[in-house]
Amino acid sequence: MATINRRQLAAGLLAASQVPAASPLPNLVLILSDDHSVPFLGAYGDPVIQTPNLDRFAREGMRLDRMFTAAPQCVPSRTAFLTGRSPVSCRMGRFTSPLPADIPTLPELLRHKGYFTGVCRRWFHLDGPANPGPVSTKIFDEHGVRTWERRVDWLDKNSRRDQTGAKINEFLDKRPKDRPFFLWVNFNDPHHVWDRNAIPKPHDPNKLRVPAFLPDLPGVRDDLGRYSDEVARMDSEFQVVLDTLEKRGFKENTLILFMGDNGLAFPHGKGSLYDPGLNVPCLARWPGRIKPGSTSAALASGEDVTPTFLEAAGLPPLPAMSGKSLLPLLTGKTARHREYIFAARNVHGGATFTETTKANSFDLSRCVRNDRYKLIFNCTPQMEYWPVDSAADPGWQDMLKAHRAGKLKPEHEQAYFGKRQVLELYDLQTDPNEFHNLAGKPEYAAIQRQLGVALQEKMILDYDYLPLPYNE
Ligand SMILES: [Ca+2]
Repeated sequence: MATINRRQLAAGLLAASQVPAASPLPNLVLILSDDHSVPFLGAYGDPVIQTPNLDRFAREGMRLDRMFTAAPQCVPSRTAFLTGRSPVSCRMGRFTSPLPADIPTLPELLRHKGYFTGVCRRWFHLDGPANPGPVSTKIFDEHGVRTWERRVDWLDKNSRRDQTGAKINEFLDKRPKDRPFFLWVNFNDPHHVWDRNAIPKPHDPNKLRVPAFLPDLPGVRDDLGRYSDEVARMDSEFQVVLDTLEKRGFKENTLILFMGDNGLAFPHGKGSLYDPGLNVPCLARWPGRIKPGSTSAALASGEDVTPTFLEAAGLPPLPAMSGKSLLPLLTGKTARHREYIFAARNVHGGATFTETTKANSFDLSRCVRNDRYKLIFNCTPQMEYWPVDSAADPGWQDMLKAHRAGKLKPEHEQAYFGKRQVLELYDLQTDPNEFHNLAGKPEYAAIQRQLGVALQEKMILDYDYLPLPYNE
């Protein structure tokens, strides 16, 4: 018979005291695809893309059609997921500094209930750049500003795609058997660079549906094809995660949330506050708690992720959190969730600022959206538009050629090469591609003011450093 020493006994008693025996706490899993917009999944109505595993998962839980990330970029959006707050209120304006040590995150809060916590890949999104330069490294080390080693029990810094199952097993092996777990799994797909032949049978670019916010050009189709291939590859990796968890018995008492971290890296997408930059797939499964095959069109925010997992673990949100638990919506107790979503665009990536910096690297804007209308407030409209990540690819290069040849449709010409305005107001019902700016039109003055006031409140409560759109 195995003997245990005093320390092991104490640790066991401590863990047991943190977990109520009557109703076992659910295991919690957050899985993120990288740069993934609605509708690029079969479950969201994409007729061509091959995502059988996520489509099946959607049928086993709830599909949220209007989940909007709090930022159109990885670092600030993930900040909101893990803190329940906006990236502005968390002081996460750049990719080049880690999440401040004084801001608590979901895994640390779950530890109060005895959760064993881990991050699989892409931890660097909230811990400064993956490979900081020597000066930053020295500053980080001297001041102890990189915190993720302390925030979680298990940290996989950057394993390869083919190691996903092994890494999750490693995490589960380390977990004390009497503790529930929280695991955050981060895929690299479909983040740019989009590999050619990422899957055995690549999508035929000629058969894809080109969204109306993009011009139908050969380069755009080529990019969309490789993007779709990476979504399909991610779909297979998603199934590896499910299979690994389910083989170890973690299906029934396990809440799994799958989401994109921000929109696709195409014009109007990643880096912009238009819907394709913010509206991501969001699927939730919790057997016995979330009705299989359910859907919701309620507005939801990336800020809501942490309060949702906290409520599932029996914990209240912190007072500083602006997010709101999705559990009443997910479990069918309510059909409405929130009146507005907000999002913020700040600095992108690690570039410094020079005379040739464009909007892909530096752009400061905010938005507020309700069910029907969106107000965007651009503080740097003079920055030349340039797509994030994919500017050298065939799509943008074809768009540049068409622009120079005067062959773009007027709406694409205006959207990507026109003069940018400080205020943009869109009616998403009549203009889902956000082409026709209604700001300043007298017949829309009431809704413009209503959204402006909502944004003013958000910016004041978040201690936003930008000027207010209105100062009433
Ligand atoms: Ca991303």
